[in-house]
Amino acid sequence: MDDRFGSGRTRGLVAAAAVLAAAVAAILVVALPSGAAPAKPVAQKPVKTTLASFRPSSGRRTSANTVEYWVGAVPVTWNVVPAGSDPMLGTKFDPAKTTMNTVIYRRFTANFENQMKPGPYGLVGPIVHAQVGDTILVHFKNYDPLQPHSMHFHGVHYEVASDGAYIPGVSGPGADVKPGETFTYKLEAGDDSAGVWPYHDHSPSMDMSIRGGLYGALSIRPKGQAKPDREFVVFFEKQLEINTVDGLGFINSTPIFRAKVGDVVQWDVLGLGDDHHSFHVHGHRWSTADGTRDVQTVSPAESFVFRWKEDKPGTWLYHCHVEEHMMNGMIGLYVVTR
Ligand SMILES: [Cu+2]
Repeated sequence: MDDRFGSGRTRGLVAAAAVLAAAVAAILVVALPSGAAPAKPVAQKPVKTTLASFRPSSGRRTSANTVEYWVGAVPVTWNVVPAGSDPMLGTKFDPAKTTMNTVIYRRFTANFENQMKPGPYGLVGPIVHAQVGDTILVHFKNYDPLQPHSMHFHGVHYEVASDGAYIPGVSGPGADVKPGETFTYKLEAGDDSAGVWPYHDHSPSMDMSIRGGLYGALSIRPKGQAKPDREFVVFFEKQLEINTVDGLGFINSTPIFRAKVGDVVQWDVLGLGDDHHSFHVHGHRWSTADGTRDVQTVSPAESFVFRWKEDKPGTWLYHCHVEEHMMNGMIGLYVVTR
């Protein structure tokens, strides 16, 4: 029986033994030896966020206009509610029922020498940063010993060989990267690519793997725009029947975003799955082409980005305003200090 990717029908099938193994695996560092596929799933470490956690990272700039990333599809054991409870309603969760074996994108150093420490965005893959005018090379390696995977990018320009979307009898190797194999996607950030965009598996296993968290984001700055002081990634999906932010559900498990007064703060908001969401942050507003907002909707594979200069200290909520989603996990904290 397939107990991977946390589909609804396999919920709760992960035995307590697997959780124990995950706890042991969590003690191990994330570094993987060169070229070796991680045979056993590795559990996520609890993420302790700090102000510095939310500084935007960079790719490796190998020429004036070329940025390179190395990204692997890596098997992990993932607990959707690592804090074990919903503090708003007092509900307690059995880790055996909130843990799944799955595959997620993780960033590696050049030539896949070592797996890098992930950003504070749960199971979301590495944020691919670039600016308009850049060529982006994403070197992908499939460490999943069981199934093919790929990367399909929204928002950027590419030839069909870099589409990453499987079409039976038509598409090439980049759409069906077999266990242990690699493929390089070549992307161009045009003037119309500025913004935030999702990427995700589009191989023959995409139906299960996207539900399991095999997705990430591109963050592309317009030419001449400075990086923000803080960048937050909110990715709405559903895992193990829990409405998640970055693959995590409920306050104290979802990311605690942090900023200080005076920071230029950027929010990257994305959705995948089957539902429509309405993103809301308390105590703040932002500008869009339609005027000022404090709620904005995001449908599957849609995304938006906005910035503000922070001026409101306090502990604030961010959440999906679909009530059922919010009460089923899609909520977290935003902490602003002086
Ligand atoms: Cu929602």
